[in-house]
This record gives sequence, structure tokens and C-alpha cells, in this order.
Amino acid sequence: MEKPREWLREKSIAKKVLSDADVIFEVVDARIPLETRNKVIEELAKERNKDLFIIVNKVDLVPKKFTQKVKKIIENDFPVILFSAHKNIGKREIESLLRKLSQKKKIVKIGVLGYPNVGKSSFINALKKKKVATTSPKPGMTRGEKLVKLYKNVYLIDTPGIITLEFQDDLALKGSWIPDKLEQPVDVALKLIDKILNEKPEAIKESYGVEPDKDPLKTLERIGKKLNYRISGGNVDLERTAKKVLWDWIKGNIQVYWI
Ligand SMILES: Nc1nc2c(ncn2[C@@H]2O[C@H](COP(=O)(O)OP(=O)(O)OP(=O)(O)O)[C@@H](O)[C@H]2O)c(=O)[nH]1
Ligand SMILES: [Mg+2]
Repeated sequence: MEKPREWLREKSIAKKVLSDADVIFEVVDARIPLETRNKVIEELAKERNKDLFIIVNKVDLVPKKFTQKVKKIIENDFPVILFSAHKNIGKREIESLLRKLSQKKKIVKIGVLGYPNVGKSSFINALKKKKVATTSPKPGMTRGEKLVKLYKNVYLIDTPGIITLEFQDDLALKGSWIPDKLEQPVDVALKLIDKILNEKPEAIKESYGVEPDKDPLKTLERIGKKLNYRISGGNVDLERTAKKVLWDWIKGNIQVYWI
């Protein structure tokens, strides 16, 4: 059994950014908004008395009704802004918030934090209207911190994804771990398929053109067959199929979401 991932490096970055920044924007993935809320970031922000806003990013991937529900739930703890870096949703709301914040201090630094791959760098690029931060479907893209000047006195700090002490499998289900680096990609894909079968089984048909089966393994086999991923001898290459499904999930190609 793999060990939970070491996270000292991320924790020290989180602590540093939380000290340097005046305000924290915690970015979460609208498809799994509660699972991508980062307890470490939220606790550290509370300890340091920093205002924290939750940016629910990628709202283009979920129905409006779902985002309203999410907003209501999270607002019990923190102010929420619904956002899409790809469709420029929520930009005006952020801009008016930034204007207010910029009047409070001579220089305002905002730490943009969250799990890997939730869209922190894309969020910054959308506000800057320019590609200043590197983005990628590959979790772990941003390595160091990067200060981006947005307006005269407002700076955003791009950061690497912050994880807590978690197993690779759980991180992969959050889209925060590269599927090719998993020890058992099939197990993780089966967990994801199980979740899809519970939440929205028709997503399997929509994404792969096969009927879902109650049994996640049978569903994975059907997907592999359809994709014609075979090992020598003709059996389905389950590992390759599993990685493909996990990448599709990361890339937003499977239309499923849950609270
Ligand atoms: N559909 C959709 N995809 C998005 C959105 N924002 C980001 N993405 C995609 O999500 C992936 C990750 O985006 P990044 O901006 O690199 O995420 P990050 O949080 O900076 O990731 P790390 O630096 O790896 O921690 C990329 O494939 C983006 O294109 C969005 O609003 N909608
Ligand atoms: Mg990044």
C-alpha cells in the first residue's frame, strides 16, 4: 500500500504565502467543490486572521442550478465567487471586489491558493487578460510562487497546488495527481467509475458511447473495448483504459459533478 504523499514543501509554501498575502483567494473545482476545499489553507488563514474568499472555478462544466447550491453551502463559511477562467464568468464580480480591496491599503497582495489543477494560474490569466502564468491539464504545473501585477497597487501571487497529507489515489480522484504516476491506476479508475455510476451513469454513455454496467470493472472493460485498447492476446488493456478515463476526468471531458 502506498504511503500518504509527503507534503512538507507544500505546507511551507502555503505558510509563506499566507504570511505575505493580505487576502487569500482559495480556488476550488466547481465539479467537486467540497472535495477540493483545502482544510490546511482555510485553517492557516483563520489562524493568521486573513480574509479568505472561495473562487468556485470551472463553472462552465456544471449546470447553473448546481453552482447555486454549492454557493449556498460554502457561504456558510466564506464568501463565494462563481467563476470560469475559460468563459470569463464572474470576472466583473472579482474586479469590483479587487477595487474595494485596493482602497484598503497602499499595496494589496492576494495569495491564490488551492489544490493542484483547480485553475489557479488560469484564474490569474483571465483577470490579467494575458497569459502570464503557465497552465496545463497536468497537475503540478506551477512550481514556485509568482507575483503578478494586476493593477497599480494590486498583486496576485500564483502558487503551486497545495495538498494535505493524502494518498495518491484520493488526490487522483480530485484531479490533483498525474494518472501515469499512480501505482494502481485501475483501482482509482474503478473508484471514479463507481462514483459516476452513483451520480450520473449516463455520463459513461455520453463520453464513451457504451452502456454503463452496475459493475465498475465491467464498465471499464466496455470502455476499453470501445476504444480498442488491447494487450497482446486480445484482452482489454485495463491499465491504459484506466489512465485514459482518469485523464478525461481531469480534462473535464466527463460531464459529472457532485457535492
Ligand atoms: N473547463 C474549464 N477548464 C479550466 C478552467 N480553468 C482552468 N481550466 C483547466 O484546468 C487545467 C488546470 O489549469 P491551471 O490553471 O494550470 O491549474 P492550476 O491550479 O494552476 O494547476 P497547478 O499549477 O498544477 O496547481 C487546465 O487544463 C485548464 O485549461 C475553467 O474555468 N473551465
Ligand atoms: Mg498553476
